[in-house]
Amino acid sequence: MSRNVLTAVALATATFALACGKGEQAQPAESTQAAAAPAAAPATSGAQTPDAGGVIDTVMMITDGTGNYFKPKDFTVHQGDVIRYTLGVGVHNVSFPADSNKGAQGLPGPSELLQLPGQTYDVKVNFNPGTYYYQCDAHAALGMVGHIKVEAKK
Ligand SMILES: [Cu+2]
Repeated sequence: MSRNVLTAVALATATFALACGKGEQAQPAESTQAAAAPAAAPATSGAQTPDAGGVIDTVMMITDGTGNYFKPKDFTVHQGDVIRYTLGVGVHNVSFPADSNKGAQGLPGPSELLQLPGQTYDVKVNFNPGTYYYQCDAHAALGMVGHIKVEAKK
């Protein structure tokens, strides 16, 4: 008696091998602004209120693919207005260097660095009519500068 062991290899499995050839690796989200609240609050002006008939002029501070800039950068305000510098993207401040504003009086000192989107720095326009230069200290050399034309109260 012989036993024929038939080894039937019947592997007809139609395996649909979905080659998932993703060569990408998940990039960790860039978290440059993870840390919040600076310990001290240096030159925060706090919210200012325009005089009667005055307005709040909002100026955005932005970093994007085209660079670092104020928007608008050059604009006209009236005495009694409030200029509300508002952080959009990036880390910026506002500064009115004395050597670029010779003889000017009543200009605010440099602001703290704004780091949280939506953070604001208010400048009450209580200086004389004229044109004033301002900048972001960190990005002035990269063109983050502007001019404010102040006109007398309407
Ligand atoms: Cu800046």
